Amino acid sequence: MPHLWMFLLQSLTPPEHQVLLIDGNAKPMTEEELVQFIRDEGIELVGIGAMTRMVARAYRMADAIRAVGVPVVMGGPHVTEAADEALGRDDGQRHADAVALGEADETWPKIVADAARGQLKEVYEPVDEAGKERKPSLSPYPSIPWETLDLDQFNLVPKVARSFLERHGAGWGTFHMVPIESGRGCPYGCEFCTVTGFFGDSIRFRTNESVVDELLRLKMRARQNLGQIAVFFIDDNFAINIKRTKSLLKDIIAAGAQLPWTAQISANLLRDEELVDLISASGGRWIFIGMESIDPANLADVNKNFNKPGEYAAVLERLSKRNIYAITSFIFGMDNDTPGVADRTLEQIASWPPVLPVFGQLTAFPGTPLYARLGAAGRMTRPRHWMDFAPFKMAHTPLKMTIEEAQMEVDKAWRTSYSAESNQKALQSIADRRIDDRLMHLVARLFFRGIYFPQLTKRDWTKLVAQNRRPVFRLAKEAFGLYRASRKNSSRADVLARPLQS
Ligand code: B12
Ligand code: SF4
Repeated sequence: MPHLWMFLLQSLTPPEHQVLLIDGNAKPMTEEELVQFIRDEGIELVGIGAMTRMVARAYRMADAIRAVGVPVVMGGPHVTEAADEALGRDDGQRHADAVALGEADETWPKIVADAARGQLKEVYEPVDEAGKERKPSLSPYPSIPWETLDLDQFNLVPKVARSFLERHGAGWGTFHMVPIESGRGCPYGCEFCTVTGFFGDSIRFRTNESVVDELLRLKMRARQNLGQIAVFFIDDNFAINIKRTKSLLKDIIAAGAQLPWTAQISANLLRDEELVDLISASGGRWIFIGMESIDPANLADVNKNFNKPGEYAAVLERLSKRNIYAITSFIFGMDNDTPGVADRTLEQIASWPPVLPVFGQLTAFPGTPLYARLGAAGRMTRPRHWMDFAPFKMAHTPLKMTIEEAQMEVDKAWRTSYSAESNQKALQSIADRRIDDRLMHLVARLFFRGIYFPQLTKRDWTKLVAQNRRPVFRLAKEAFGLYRASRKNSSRADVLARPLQS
């Protein structure tokens, strides 16, 4: 899925400038390729955004671009907390000519204007005339021209399958997952999270009309392109104000603006039956729930004791009854975790309706209360872990297990959750559901596995399909049978209609 910030800043750029977007995940380039692209296109200013985990790579790209004399501006959650690092003020190498701190909706047009005049400043801060921090309002909100944007690099349909699906797949030649925000901010302040510090605990919303309009334009694009579009509401906690969420969902339904959507909602807010009914009626298909741990002591440690492990099963049942499934996210290596945490968590998961679980290890991001606590306690083993990025490896010592043990627990949880056997069990448990729901579930499981197990080549995919051949063939056979039956029915209807037409 592409990142929203680049589409947003593109639409906030003064119209006399042209903006080209490259997503390093969707369209990876080497330093040389990127520099060549910049030269070929005559690009005069490069903006780079990165999360902490990608920032070392972003710095390498920035270094190569600056080396050929093109200025670089960096923004996003990492450089906001580590601006000195990006600017080389911490005795390290300088990577950026300028940094945009915090939300850049209002500073970006100024940055572009300064760059055009050759007067780029080093630091851009969202402050008012009195120098006080100012959070941009989301009302009004810019109109992102999704209907005309080139989204080719983000088509999730694998290249090998595109031409076949264009001919036979009834609108499956393209599939785009589009990020939309309906609001910003979360007041909960979980210890490991950057959101409360970055967006502040002031919650801001777009108007319902502006969100509905964006959905309607996306729906039109999907229809015109004979493709599929799903939406990810990237709000940190989509139902943080339940009354407002219900009113938005009602407006989406009333306008017929439903598209399949995903959003992040904390479990405590999913107790409300009416909310879950509206989620279902407005197109909600997958809800991302930060469960983090099944141990209340861990949750209390990270200031997330509004999560109640005792109610996870009921929440998931409530969703599943309406054909809505959950992506459940877990963190291992928390202070009360001991070896065996994977088995204990997997046992709970096995008792729930099928979910897509994701597992990571507790990671202290700069600027979070967790980073400050672990630093003060002298527990960080790699205080600048992002410069020495090691996926799924902790950068501090957990209290009741070792870093290696935490890594093994994460590995076990991924391996077990996405084994061919688990995939088959998950599909069996929803055998009474419609074929498209089961297909969606299987495809999602095959893709989600890729978060942990690298699966980028055709060979990886062939192996994966071979391992999961039973459910794949069974569902393919069933789908093909239905497809043939529907073709037969429609040609019979054709024959019946002919005498009437003549
Ligand atoms: C949607 C989302 C996801 C989605 C999709 C990611 C995607 N492709 O968009 C999913 C669920 C997949 C995801 C996964 C992860 N995410 Co995430 N995610 C988000 C979320 C909720 C929204 C991002 C967003 O679009 N925000 C709205 C836009 C408008 O805000 P923004 O990106 O910050 O951009 C503004 C400014 O920062 C600035 N800006 C940003 N970039 C740039 C660049 C320039 C040049 C300029 C001038 C300005 C600028 O301008 C923008 C407008 O004001 C954020 C939290 C949040 N609210 O931001 C977390 C967040 C970005 N994710 C986070 C994390 C940790 C992760 C994971 C590592 C979690 C995990 N353990 O697996 C993975 C990593 C996945 C990966 N490898 O990419 C952290 C990052 C913290 C950090 N310091 O890096 C965040 C901040 C949440 C948190 N809990 O702290 N994520
Ligand atoms: S509820 Fe989610 S977004 Fe809000 S502070 Fe906690 S982890 Fe961050």
